[in-house]
Amino acid sequence: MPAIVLIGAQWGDEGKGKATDLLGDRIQWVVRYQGGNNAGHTVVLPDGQSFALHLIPSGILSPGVTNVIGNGVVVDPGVLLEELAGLEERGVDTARLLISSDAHLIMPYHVAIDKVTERYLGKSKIGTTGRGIGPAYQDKVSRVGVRVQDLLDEKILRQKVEAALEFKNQLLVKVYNRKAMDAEQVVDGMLEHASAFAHRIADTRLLLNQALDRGENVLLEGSQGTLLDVDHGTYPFVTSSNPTSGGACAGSGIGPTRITTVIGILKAYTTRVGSGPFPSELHDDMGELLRKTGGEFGVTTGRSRRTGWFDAVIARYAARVNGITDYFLTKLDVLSGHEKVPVCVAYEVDGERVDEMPMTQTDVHHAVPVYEELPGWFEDISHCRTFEELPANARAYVEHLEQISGARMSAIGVGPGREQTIVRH
Ligand code: 2SA
Ligand code: GDP
Ligand code: MG
Repeated sequence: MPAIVLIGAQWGDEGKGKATDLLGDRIQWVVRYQGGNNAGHTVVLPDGQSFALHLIPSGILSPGVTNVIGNGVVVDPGVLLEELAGLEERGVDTARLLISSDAHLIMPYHVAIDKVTERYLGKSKIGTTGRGIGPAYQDKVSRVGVRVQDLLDEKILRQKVEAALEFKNQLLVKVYNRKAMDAEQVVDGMLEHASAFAHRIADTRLLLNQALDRGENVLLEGSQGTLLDVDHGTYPFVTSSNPTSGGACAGSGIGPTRITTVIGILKAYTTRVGSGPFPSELHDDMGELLRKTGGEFGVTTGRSRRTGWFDAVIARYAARVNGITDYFLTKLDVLSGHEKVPVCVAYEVDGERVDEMPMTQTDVHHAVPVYEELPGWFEDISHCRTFEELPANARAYVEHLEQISGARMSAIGVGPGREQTIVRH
């Protein structure tokens, strides 16, 4: 298994951190290829210790794995150092972390602009994490971004920050009525941080390709999810990068012909954090129950996640857009305790049934779920380790989902722990 991509099939928080950790003993490299510290990936080790990772790949908890922050990621240097310190304090060896020289930096003005833009949008806000992600990617695409390699050339760094602030300060002061930022201060802050991680800056695309040439296994770990993809998601209520499997190549410098497997992480129900359409959302006590039982709160911001039933239209869409070869169905244990479990199999849009993701966002906003009710189960399944041990109705639920989701269900999560997993294929 040379290069494997692991992506979120819904709106993120499907359990990608746990899945990456689970594969830790079979891979040598874990790469983050998009996003930044908007991500929150939870890993629970066999001894019960729980880690929340934001910017650093989940492979950092697997000894022997080299972790890469790829060129497609946006890096906030202060957050990077804080996260490293937090891990080191808890005894995690962080020596094996490399950062692409081509990754872009999240500057203090990006964070300020993210927050203030959301405030000004009011009711139409995206519900961002406020980490400066969108403004940093905006600068990257506008070709005025500051890259990790610029930290190695003080003169260039100063030029870039001064040029950027000439414009950003106009925006902050004249449009948003905020204080101007001082270029000198911004540069000094960046250089101070840089001195602590300069030794980690590397030509990661070369190293990754050389590792693949040697037959080593590389896992490309997506953050957020398919429907938050700036191209394939529920635009404009998306993040500013490509979490889908296509983004893995651009964000790491690995060619598509080296990818053999695409694992889609799919929650047994659906959640979303932030604004935007969500056809199978539950606004009642059942939604609250799923939130409570599933512990559905943002790992980065602590926000309540919106909850709803499983949506097979989304699963089929994700299978198609990502070329998913295997699904890992997570959090099946959260669904124990219901007489019936509804599954959204199609939508009704303005009185017409549609089986696939509508072409326009207007139709996605108008989509009303068409449900099929499956018989539920009451047993606690968190101790099950084989498919056969699951109650018959839980097995039937998985098998039904498999038929309507576009890919085989190769693994099933029955709890947050590494070992609380049923491997089928
Ligand atoms: P941003 O900050 O520009 O990326 O926000 C744009 C949208 O992307 C959503 N987004 C996320 N959705 C789910 N999980 C994410 N990570 C954290 C977690 C979220 C948290 O693991 O729980 O703690 O709130 C994540 N990151 C970005 C975001 O909600 C916007 O809808
Ligand atoms: P990620 O962003 O996709 O890595 O997911 P998050 O860490 O944001 O959210 C997933 C949550 O579900 C975390 O608290 C995990 O510990 C937890 N989790 C993962 N898999 C399972 C599972 O199969 N069952 C249960 N009950 N929890 C799980
Ligand atoms: Mg998360």
